Amino acid sequence: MEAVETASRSTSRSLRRVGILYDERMCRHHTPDDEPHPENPNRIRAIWNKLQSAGISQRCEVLSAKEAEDKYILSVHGKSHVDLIRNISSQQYNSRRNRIASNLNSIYLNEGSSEAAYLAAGSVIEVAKRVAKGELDSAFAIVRPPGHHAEHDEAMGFCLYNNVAIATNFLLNEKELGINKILIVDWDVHHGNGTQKTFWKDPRVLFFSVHRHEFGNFYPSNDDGDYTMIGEGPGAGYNINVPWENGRCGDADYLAVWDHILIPVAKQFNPDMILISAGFDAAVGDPLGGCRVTPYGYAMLLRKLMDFARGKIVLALEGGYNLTSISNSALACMEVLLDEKTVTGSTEAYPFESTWRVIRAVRQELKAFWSVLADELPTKLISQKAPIPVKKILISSCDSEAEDVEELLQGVIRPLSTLRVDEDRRESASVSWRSDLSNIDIWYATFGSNMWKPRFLCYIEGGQVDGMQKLCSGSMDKRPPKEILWKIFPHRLFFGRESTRTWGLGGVAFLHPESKNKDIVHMCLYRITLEQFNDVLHQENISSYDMSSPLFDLTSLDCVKEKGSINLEAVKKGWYHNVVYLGMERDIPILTMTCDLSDIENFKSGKVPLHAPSEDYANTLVKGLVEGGQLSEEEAVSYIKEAATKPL
Ligand code: Q9C
Ligand code: ZN
Repeated sequence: MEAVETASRSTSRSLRRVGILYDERMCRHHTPDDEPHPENPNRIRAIWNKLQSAGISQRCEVLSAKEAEDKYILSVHGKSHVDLIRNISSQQYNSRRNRIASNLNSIYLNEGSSEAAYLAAGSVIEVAKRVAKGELDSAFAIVRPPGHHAEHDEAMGFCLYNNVAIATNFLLNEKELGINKILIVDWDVHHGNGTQKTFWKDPRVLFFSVHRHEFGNFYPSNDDGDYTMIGEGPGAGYNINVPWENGRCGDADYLAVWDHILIPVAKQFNPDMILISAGFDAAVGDPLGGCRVTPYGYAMLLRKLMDFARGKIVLALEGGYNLTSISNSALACMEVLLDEKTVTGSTEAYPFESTWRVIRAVRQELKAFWSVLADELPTKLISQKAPIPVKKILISSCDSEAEDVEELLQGVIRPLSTLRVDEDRRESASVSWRSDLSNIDIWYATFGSNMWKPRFLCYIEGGQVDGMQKLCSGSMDKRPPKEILWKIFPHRLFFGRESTRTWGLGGVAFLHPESKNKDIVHMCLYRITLEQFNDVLHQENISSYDMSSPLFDLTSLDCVKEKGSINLEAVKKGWYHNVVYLGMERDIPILTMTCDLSDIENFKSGKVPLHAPSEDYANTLVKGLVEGGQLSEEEAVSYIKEAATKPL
């Protein structure tokens, strides 16, 4: 039985067991006369349809909803509230239903509301139980009505029962599940007031909510969501609020909160399981949220949480009112749970200044409870509000070590035959630098044909795409980039040389190694290891260099960070032997490779010709920019045309 299941999973399903729960019966909760309302049945239909057409549900275990038993609901809500929700859809209430709803804050009710409320709560219990037992690695419950605003005796904010709070108590009370500590992450754009109150004094549940607050002016419009609300008694320190001061927060703001609050605390708390109140109303395009989180952003937020609780994560839908935004965001999250694709996307802006202010306030408020929050954030970090790092560029390697490096490299560039190297020793040396550097990530920033992902992958996996006249051997480590990110830098793109072996006739792309504020260049950043970067450097600069030692190691990395650029003597004949540092992105250095300043002089004097690219080559750049979502085809063509015609 087990063997059969494993076999079928390896063909159609994912290696990871991911549950997905959808049930049309939850669509029966809607406004009494079907008046338009943001929280409507099409929300979960849109998500479900998207996941089906993207082939996601087919790779998951699909579950149907179950009604929650009253005893589980009563662990969160009072008896009078449960009685009301159970009976509200019955005929006896027909005449009173609208009046009752109108006395509640942002609630409508109809004949389908009771059943939907029980199904939503029961569904989150069901998937949580299966993940806790290990029958599933993770799961997404596509439920409505949402839950996180619902309090002990009160339905509010489109929420009837607090689905996530009910499932959390279920997990903690079923002792044999062995779930003793739960992290709840509430990334819905609104504060999860109901969940906060449920676990206010409970140290077994770490409740974390990031939400628009605007000093108490955003729904639910009180002070409950302030960062000073940290829990009480034994629960003190186990309630964390991150209240945005303004709308328009996006990926950079959320990722900064993850990196500097949530992730360190999660590490220290070490939860047995994570439940996410996964509203998608902070998504770009949401009519209520006014924030700008992209599907890539949600994927990153989720990816970072997968390192905890052995990946035991349950997502439960809360808010989210733009059908396209919520579907795309949910899809991105499912791809992370299935763990099959490289996460790709772009974040342009740094966090708002207000974001750093809020992060500092939260850390200050909670540092007595979480030692990982005690350090002051470096000034260098919080001053990252402008999008563009400008670096002074220097030619040549670190002055102090110039001679030594030179001497060292002389040895390795001598033809292999003249060196008497013990074959085994050479092999083991090579193995050891590779394993050292394979633990370090860098962003490789590309500006030419490598912007097109399939072309760049030739350098990793080996291969050849249209227009290339040469085969790439690929890197030793063939794992795809961990992330892909686009950014704009203040550098000049130009095209030079009459022909190349890879592309035939026509110029190829170069980056002026010095930055000038009025130039801009689009760059596609691939997050790869420093080991892979060495193999890319080697392929970009064909030479007899044998790679028994790295072209660019940790010392070179320190050096380039300090000096801005470093010329690699070992591949001096190559056209891309100058490694340029472009700043940091989330603590990871950004590196690119281009020609050096003496080449620039030769291009300027005409000793080496500037030359427009061939159509084939220009097309790879256009494809990269268009498929990367950076420019329209028309814009990409004119961007390249300008770079090819403007004098240096
Ligand atoms: N002026 C969720 O996203 N807005 N609920 C009412 C009154 C209510 C949102 C505005 C927003 C509730 C689950
Ligand atoms: Zn919401």
